[in-house]
Amino acid sequence: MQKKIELIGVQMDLGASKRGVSMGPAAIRYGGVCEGIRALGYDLTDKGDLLCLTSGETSEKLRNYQQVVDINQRLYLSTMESLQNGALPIILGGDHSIAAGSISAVSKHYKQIGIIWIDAHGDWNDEFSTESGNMHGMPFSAVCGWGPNLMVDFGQGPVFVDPKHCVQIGGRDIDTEERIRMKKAGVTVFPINVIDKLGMSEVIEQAINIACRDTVGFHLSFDIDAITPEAAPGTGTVVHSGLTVREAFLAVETISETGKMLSMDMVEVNPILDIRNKTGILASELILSALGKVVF
Ligand code: Z70
Ligand code: MN
Ligand code: MN
Ligand code: MN
Repeated sequence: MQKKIELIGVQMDLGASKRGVSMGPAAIRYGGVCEGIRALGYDLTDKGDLLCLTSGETSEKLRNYQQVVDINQRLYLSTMESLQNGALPIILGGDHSIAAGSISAVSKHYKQIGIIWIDAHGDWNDEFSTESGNMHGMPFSAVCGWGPNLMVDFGQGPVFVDPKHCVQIGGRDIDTEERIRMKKAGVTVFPINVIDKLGMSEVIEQAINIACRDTVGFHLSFDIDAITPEAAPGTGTVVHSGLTVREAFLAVETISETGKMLSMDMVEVNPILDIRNKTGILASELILSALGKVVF
């Protein structure tokens, strides 16, 4: 039988300071992701997009928290339903706050998972360490049980991911307090300078080993701002001198070869800031390579 994939779009940008990543799912679809997934031979169901509440409570340290929590709760339920259908969920963002809902479901379903988080940022703040109050800077911490707890506790009894099964790749803009918290938690970080030294081939192999040791498999959370802005201009927080496109493809192609990817998010694509959808197309192609598209 064909392997099932279920696609879930999330039209959310309230976890970020700039507007527009809510249109990310459309940009990635225009990039050809659905046609590409079917061409790989999968049985694809596109579940359409989740929309966020038009208003909600906010606070200085947790901006738009009511809308962020609400959409994550619904994404949790949708992702869980896909997993129970035997499908591999692919989540299109949206800002990165939505990884709280998707990963909460994957962790609850499989119990022992690893996480590979490819991003210019750590996303390891909580409501006390944050300098911005933006909740897209918090989901990695939240799914590991390091807070904010409201992002991941929907009354389901959260299963937190053990940071020792977690890897950050491509970090180059990590806040001071955030870095201290990541070190304390024991998440493995391969920042951009270490990738320069070891090469992505070595880094992704080590990352996969960490995420697979004593786990069922891993979730891949891919923030497009990991890639250098010349190649991926369509994102809200560009950080200079990032991953090359080839390093990014090498990472996802190697991930695909493991057969251990349980689920994936592709987030922070902002078509308002993009150039002729090049970032949307790149995001679509990276998803396809993570699902086994080969060059030759
Ligand atoms: C910062 C914060 C962030 C993306 C910015 C930045 C977080 N550490 N993530 N852009 N994608 O606000 O917490
Ligand atoms: Mn991120
Ligand atoms: Mn980022
Ligand atoms: Mn363990």
